[in-house]
Amino acid sequence: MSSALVAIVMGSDSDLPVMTAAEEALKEFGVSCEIQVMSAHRSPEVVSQFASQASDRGLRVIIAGAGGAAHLAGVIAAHTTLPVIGVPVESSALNGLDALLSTVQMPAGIPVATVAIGKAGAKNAGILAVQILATADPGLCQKLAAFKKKLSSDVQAKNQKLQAERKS
Ligand code: RP5
Repeated sequence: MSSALVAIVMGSDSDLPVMTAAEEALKEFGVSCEIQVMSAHRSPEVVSQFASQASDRGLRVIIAGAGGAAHLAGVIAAHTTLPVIGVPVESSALNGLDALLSTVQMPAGIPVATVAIGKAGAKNAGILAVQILATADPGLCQKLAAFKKKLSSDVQAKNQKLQAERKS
């Protein structure tokens, strides 16, 4: 059994600077995670074994980030009933548009919850994983409510500052 509830996997260690945003988001909510590098193209057997065993190991959500012809999230989703969140990484000449389309355009029956390209997407993947876990965890639910409240008060503070600057 893994003690982690969420797995963050990525196609290459070159994806790490983007995918750490997912880990930071999970840490903010005190959710344990594991991080692994595996590739749908370069180490397909490892991916298939990981995905097939993920649920039995105690994982509850999988976040998968990859760039280029990004098939990692989709292949993992094919091998598990766990929710899979896909993060398109902007690692190629096409700045992540290729990864976005490869990740999001799944055939009916095998969903991948695809977030935005890059760091914002990785952060949202972490938050979305927390939201999925929070459906069965009132403590996490409360933390999410406080998080959203802070988002709103931060924006209001920025607006107040702007209005004050424009007056002076
Ligand atoms: C993808 O190819 C990886 O997810 C990465 O974004 C991209 C480039 O990988 P490296 O050549 O840097 O290992 O599979």
